[in-house]
Amino acid sequence: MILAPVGLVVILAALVAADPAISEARPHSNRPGRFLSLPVAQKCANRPKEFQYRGHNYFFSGHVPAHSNQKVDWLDARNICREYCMDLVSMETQEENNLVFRLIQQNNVPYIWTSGRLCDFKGCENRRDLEPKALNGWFWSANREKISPTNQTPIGWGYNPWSQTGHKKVRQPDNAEFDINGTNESCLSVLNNVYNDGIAWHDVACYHEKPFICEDSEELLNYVGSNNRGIRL
Ligand SMILES: [Ca+2]
Repeated sequence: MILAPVGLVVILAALVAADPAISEARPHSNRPGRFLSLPVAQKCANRPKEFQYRGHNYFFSGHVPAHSNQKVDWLDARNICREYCMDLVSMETQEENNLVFRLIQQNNVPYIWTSGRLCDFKGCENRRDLEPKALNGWFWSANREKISPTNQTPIGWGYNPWSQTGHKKVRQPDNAEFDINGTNESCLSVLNNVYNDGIAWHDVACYHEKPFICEDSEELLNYVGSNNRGIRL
């Protein structure tokens, strides 16, 4: 299911900028006027390609010299990817999720950002299909595809990727940080055994700084391809 019409970067930028979980007064993200970045043609043509799956290229920030020591909040991570005509990784299938989990396991990565996002910002009101939010309100922001209800094993999968535990010792998503400092946990991170729970999905407040995995964005590649004749992407 698609949450919004494809193609209009500007509309998405407005949605993200209006998001209180990103722009509210947290230590590292109290920067006003943050928007989604547009792709940079030269960076798209020369983007890092660590591995390929079903026609999409991917890279882990820790394996790219320009980003190897970088830990950034969720929106900064998206924007770094987007300049390369990529976006944060979206795991729509178990096979793709297994690729991400394996990369994390084999490289001992503590955690990464994905493009998963809770639809709790302006534009998500009056959507009964997204209620209750904790179960039905999650989607992949890279392509606006809905994420399966969080309390169910996704169709075609052999396991539920959300962790069965976390800070409050209850299954994820648990919005645990809200009880601590009033910040919603609106972004989807894969954590590596942080709660002695193996590699699993967690809802995390978006201002946390983490390494990230980028995945090709067909939308951004098409956009740059159609505006730069002869470019090789
Ligand atoms: Ca959580």
